[in-house]
Amino acid sequence: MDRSPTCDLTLNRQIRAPRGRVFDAFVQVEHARQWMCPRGMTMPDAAFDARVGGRFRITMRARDGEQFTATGVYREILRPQRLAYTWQWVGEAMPNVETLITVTFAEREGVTELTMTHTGFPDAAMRDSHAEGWGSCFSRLSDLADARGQAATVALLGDPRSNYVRTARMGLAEKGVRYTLEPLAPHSPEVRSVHPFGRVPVFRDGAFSLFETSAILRYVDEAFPGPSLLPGNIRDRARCEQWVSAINAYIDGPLIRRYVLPYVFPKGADGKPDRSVIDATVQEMPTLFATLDTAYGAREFLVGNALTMADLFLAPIVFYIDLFPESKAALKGFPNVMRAHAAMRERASFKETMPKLG
Ligand SMILES: N[C@@H](CCC(=O)N[C@@H](CS)C(=O)NCC(=O)O)C(=O)O
Repeated sequence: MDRSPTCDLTLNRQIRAPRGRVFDAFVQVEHARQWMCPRGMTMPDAAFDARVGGRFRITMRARDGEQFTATGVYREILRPQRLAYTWQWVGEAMPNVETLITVTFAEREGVTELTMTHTGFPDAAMRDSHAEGWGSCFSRLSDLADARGQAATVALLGDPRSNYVRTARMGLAEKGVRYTLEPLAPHSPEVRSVHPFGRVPVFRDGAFSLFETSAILRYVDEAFPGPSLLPGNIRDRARCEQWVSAINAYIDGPLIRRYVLPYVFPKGADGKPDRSVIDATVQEMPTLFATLDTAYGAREFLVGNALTMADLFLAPIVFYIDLFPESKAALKGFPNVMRAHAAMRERASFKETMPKLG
């Protein structure tokens, strides 16, 4: 991104599609409606008169209902290599400021290199917010034009045996988002380039990246259509956050870090699992499982009567503790946890993220 003091913006994006298709997505209203607003927004109104001197007008709607309208005039239409049009927000954002967008489309071996120059921003903050917005739009444009769909832009990085990677994958599956899994180890350079602590998973959506599973799932939930991973009711939403936080703070540590991992990566004498760590954690299990059993009661979900993020955090943990001797035996005394986990195991998102264990 160009950050020159003139407050202009230049963005580049490679899209694996012929440039004619990418060009048409800019000027044909039925295509533009599907991508010309950032993820999480919809376009309830759009009118395009795509000829030199003709106008366009689009209205974008955010999830909270707030609407934003932009309008402009086509200055140059040279299919499939070049397009220029003015861009002006109607209403509050940048009042009376007409900016100019120029887009060039170059194609090499089936890949379009799109270069957008958006000039005339009154200040750097406006330019930077448009850079983020256009970046998100271009991810949607790629979803539309590239035969791989969302999997061309959305990527999850991390070893699929990690319970946190599986939580994120299950969330993506529940939302119906296609993505590319890059099975990278924690602390690998690609992971470190996003996650300052080197943990997995790490998430990318085009130029936008995130770390921490709960942040990733929140973004995925709001950016993509599909069933919500958070309850609609404010009390249940808070309960869901409460369980996500509790699972991260009090359940993952003992059950995965201090019980499963000492079996999987033995660090005791003679390369055997360290029994002192395992045995100490086994003592904690009845209290932990009783807490979860009470939380479930007669329901199949930790919160309310539908799947939430909280269930996605717990299911991969329970999957592991059901594999090891002491925890498997201890779990038998907690029928609500067993019943809820049996229901989770039936979900497509659970089945299609089953880790391959050695
Ligand atoms: N709070 C992080 C936890 C992620 C995490 O601990 N991932 C493990 C794999 S399950 C990891 O990267 N471990 C490497 C390490 O601890 O150095 C999240 O929610 O994403």
